[in-house]
Parts: sequence; structure tokens; C-alpha cells
Amino acid sequence: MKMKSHIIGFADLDERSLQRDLNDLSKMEYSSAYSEYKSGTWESIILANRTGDFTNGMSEEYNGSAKMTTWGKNLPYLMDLVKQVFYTDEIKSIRIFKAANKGLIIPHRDYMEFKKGFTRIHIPIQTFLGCLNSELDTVYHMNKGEIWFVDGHVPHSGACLNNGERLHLAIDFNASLNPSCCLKHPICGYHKPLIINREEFNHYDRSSILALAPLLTEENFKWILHLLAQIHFHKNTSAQAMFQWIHELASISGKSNLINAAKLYRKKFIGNFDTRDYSLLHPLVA
Ligand code: YCP
Ligand code: CO
Repeated sequence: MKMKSHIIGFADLDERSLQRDLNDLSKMEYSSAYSEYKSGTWESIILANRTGDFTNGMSEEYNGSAKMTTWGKNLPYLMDLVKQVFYTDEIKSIRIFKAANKGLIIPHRDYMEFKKGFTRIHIPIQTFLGCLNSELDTVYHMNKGEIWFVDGHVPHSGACLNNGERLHLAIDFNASLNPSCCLKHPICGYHKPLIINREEFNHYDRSSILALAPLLTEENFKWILHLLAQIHFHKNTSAQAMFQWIHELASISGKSNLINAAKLYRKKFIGNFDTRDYSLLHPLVA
């Protein structure tokens, strides 16, 4: 299936200026906002937002344009890049999303807490092999300098499955803007993203997951959830399947506290998104 997220342009990065900013960035303080979504290291640095205060890491819907924070003002190359590449009037936030050292952001849907949400654009500024993103049943790699519209309305995730730091510039625009209208020079035509081929996910994999049911406790619930969040990056199943599995695991355990926890997680991360078709892709025909 064609992805909702797609490449909308290319940024011509000047390596020396970029490295100067990245060096300064390494000294900046990360926000702990949204830490309930992370497994291992996933953090953001706030470069611009409603108030211009870098300690305010939560997304906000508002009228007007984002104000630069102290951190933003100290990254002149990246901020110039934003001004050159985008129409800035409708920018609501500029952040750095970091995933590092086998860390990831657990599959989720964005904007469920908002009226409209945002049009979110990513530009990878430091990345390497093993830095992966997912959307529904697709896993892909975003190359450095590609300008991506990332559709947060459907379940998705981002990971750095190696050691090292993967950094994306993430820019939120007014949700009423079409992705390519945010850009001064959108590209024409379709640019094929780098899709990752994964091992098959089969019935044995699924029963191995469900075999964890007798071991599931309130104490290890998060660990198991984090384990489940990784699977789709390696095997051909969907980002959202983990919420079906955790629900099944809890149901098999029969414990109401675990069933409730599974329901709560699922609601917070993907809302009412239907996972049933995705727990096992390509099921064997009976
Ligand atoms: C946001 N949603 O929309 C956050 C980013 C994951 C959850 C991290 O700002
Ligand atoms: Co997201």
C-alpha cells in the first residue's frame, strides 16, 4: 500500500555549517515531554514554540507564528535553513527529535488530543544504517536531507536501532496547510522512499508472542510492551499490531488489572484505531 507519509522536497545541506550547529546542539538540554512514549532514548529539543520558552516541550494549537527559543537562536544554520526552505508564517513549532542507542518512540497516533493537529514535516540531519521509521505495515529509512511530510494520523514509530544519535528537524505547521504548500520549492512527481525488507512474520512468531501470557505482570508490563514495539522493525507486521498482542496477552492472563492496562495504553497511543486485521499480515487461508 502506498504510504501516507512521503518525500516533498530535498534540502541542500551545507556540511560544515551543519556540523557547527550539531556541535552546539550536543550541549543543549533536551525536553522530557512525551517521555511516556519512549523506549530507551527518545527526546526532543525545543527550537521554537508558542511562548519561545525551551522548557515548554508540549505541542500547542494556537493562532500566529512560533517564537524562537534560546536553543533555536543558537542554531543559526538550521534556523536559516528553515527560513530558506519554508514559508514560516504558519509554523507552530520547530523541534529536534532524537532517537539514540537502540531507542525508539513507541507506535502511536498524533494529534488525538487536538482539534486539528498539525502538518508535520521532518528533515533528517544526522542519520545512519538502522535508523528506521514505520507507518502502518511499512518500515522505511529517511535519508539525510530529504524533506518528508510525516502523517501522524495513522500509527507510526521511529527508531535508532544502532548505537549513535539520529536527529530529525521536526517542524509543525497549521494543519490546514497542504504539506507541499509549506515549502517554497516543492518538487514535482513522486520520489520513491527507501523501504526496508523484513523477515516474514508467521504463525510461530505470533504464538511465541502469545506464549508470554503466563509471564505478564503489572511490573513487567512496560518491558513487554517495549519488546513488542520493536518486533515490527524486524519482521513483516504492522506498527499497530503490538496493541492487539498486548490486549490478547492480557486477555489470556485473565487478570483484570492487566486487561485494563492494555486498554489504557491502546487508547492513549492509538485511540480507536482497529488493529484486528494487522496482528498477522498475510494470514494463511484456512
Ligand atoms: C507530538 N506526539 O505530537 C508528540 C510527539 C509523540 C507523541 C511525540 O508533539
Ligand atoms: Co508521532
